[in-house]
Amino acid sequence: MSTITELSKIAKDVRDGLTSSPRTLPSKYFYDDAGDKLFQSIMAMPEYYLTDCEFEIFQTQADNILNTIAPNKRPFNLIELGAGDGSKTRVLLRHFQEKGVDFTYCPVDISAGILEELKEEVLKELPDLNIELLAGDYFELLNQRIGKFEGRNVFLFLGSTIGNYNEERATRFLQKLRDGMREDDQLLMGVDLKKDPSVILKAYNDPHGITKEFNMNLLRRLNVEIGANFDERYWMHHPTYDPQSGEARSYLVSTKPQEVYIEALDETYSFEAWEEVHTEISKKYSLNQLEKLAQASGFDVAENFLDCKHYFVDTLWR
Ligand code: AVI
Repeated sequence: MSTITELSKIAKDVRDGLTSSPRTLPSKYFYDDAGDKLFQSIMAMPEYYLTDCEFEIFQTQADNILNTIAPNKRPFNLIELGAGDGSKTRVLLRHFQEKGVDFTYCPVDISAGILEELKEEVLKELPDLNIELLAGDYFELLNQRIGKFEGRNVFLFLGSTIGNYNEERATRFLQKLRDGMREDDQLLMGVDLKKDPSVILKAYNDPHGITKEFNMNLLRRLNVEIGANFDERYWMHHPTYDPQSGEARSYLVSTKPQEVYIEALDETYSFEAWEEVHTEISKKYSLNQLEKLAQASGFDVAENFLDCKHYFVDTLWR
């Protein structure tokens, strides 16, 4: 159940999105309990190649990654931003432990509950792991804690979550992260690369309809949490991919003229037939574009770890 503050934040964000032109709804609201489960199912679909690619990189190149982030096995803190269930990271944790590296795993997530579950799962497999949970907003935590961490920090930002920002926001985010990092800290970031557009589109327009459910779940959440009366029967999931911008975009399209009342705002919004509401961007980069993004945000690319199909990169920045 949402608190009053969260409720009014959602309501305010929804009002901002629906009164802007073109209309949007923020993708961060995909992730309630049902949305988290749907995202887990998305990650398990064969069409959503991103997960398998990043697994492959970690499974086949954990040693190269370790030698690059910790030459001579220097101790470090492994700080994972938005850790989720940490399943991919576990491949690295297992390898680093096997190699006898001295490190502390610090998963950061807004949800303390998710972090506790993650800790329990990880410790079942790796009982000797040093783990320190950091519940809260990335940047607030960085500001409060960064000086207090002893030793070097290696930040992980996996799964191409950076792609959920447009380039301008991604640059601002990375600049802010850079500002919070110390000289010899590093960032290992998972990024989905440009590739055959049909492969990308299928990942966001899967034949099982799971991504559709994920997008529609946003409307269900707004119905429950801010008393909206979106009728799912008259909305369709419409994903696109534009190879020029590298943006996969998801829309909800109104299939008829309709009105939606939102109780928390006491406002009614009219939608025309075939009017679109933009819900999500998942940007894909080329390696050259990533190099430019690194420079624009104050980093240098130290190394790129790619899967065998060159679909995905875990890029190490200093
Ligand atoms: C979390 N994020 C990186 C996913 C993506 O690929 O943009 C979210 C997602 N949306 C639809 N499918 C997956």
